[in-house]
Amino acid sequence: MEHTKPIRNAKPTVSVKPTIKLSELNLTPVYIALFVVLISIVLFFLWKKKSQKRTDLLLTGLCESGKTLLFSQLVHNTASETFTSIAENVGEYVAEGSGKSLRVIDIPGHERLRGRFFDQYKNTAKGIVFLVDSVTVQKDIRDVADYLYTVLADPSVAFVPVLITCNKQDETFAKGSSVVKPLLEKELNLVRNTRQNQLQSVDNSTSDVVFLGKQGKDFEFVHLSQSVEVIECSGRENDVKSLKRWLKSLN
Ligand SMILES: Nc1nc2c(ncn2[C@@H]2O[C@H](COP(=O)(O)OP(=O)(O)OP(=O)(O)O)[C@@H](O)[C@H]2O)c(=O)[nH]1
Ligand SMILES: [Mg+2]
Repeated sequence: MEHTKPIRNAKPTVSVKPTIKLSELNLTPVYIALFVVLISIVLFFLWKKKSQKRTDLLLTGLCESGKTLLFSQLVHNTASETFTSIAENVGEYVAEGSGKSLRVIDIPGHERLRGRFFDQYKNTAKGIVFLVDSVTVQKDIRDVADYLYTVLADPSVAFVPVLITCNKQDETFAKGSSVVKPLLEKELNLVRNTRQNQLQSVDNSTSDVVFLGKQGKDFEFVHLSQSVEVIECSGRENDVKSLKRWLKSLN
């Protein structure tokens, strides 16, 4: 019977791992990844810095809607006599309780002035109060909706909360928010159609048009990128509870 003898002198096999010199490595993907991470960090900090600068509350709307009187109530706690504004008013609103403050900008309502002042402050806007005269809103609905559309369609404020404030509720014939809201939505639908048609007839392309809401659906505030609320108030009577509640949610 044959026995297999153990091989005593057999040398252990050494596996030699292939070594790669550092200089032979292709590090380009690593450099690209590092570059992308670095750029993302820089962009993140730039974006944060920019968004932190949003400290203003803009009061806007048509002439005579009550912006300056409301400004006076928020900033000075008094209902002073007002005149048509030709320049902006700037003041500070300090929230009761929290002590947090907002810079308030009262933008003149005159149609030749409001665009310029709105452009000046839109990039620092943290919130927009769009005032509506609840007594004359039905008569002026086209002008109100036209300006509101311009504000809502501005890309600089696409994510800035908007509070539509049905002012002058102390007046007997003032329309409530439950009437004003559907009235505005209906009219904004018409404004949207008109603007689309105007642009189509000009150059046959609608690429630059900001389409507010959902394609194929009637205009509704809930379809917008920014939050839109509709409330009632009276600047004259300093009945601004809902407004102050909304301001608290901004801070
Ligand atoms: N009844 C009533 N009148 C108000 C109220 N708020 C403002 N008014 C009056 O409406 C008129 C216009 O008010 P303003 O505050 O000057 O209006 P505005 O929006 O600043 O107008 P512009 O500066 O022209 O854009 C004034 O006669 C105010 O007294 C309110 O809550 N109730
Ligand atoms: Mg004014």
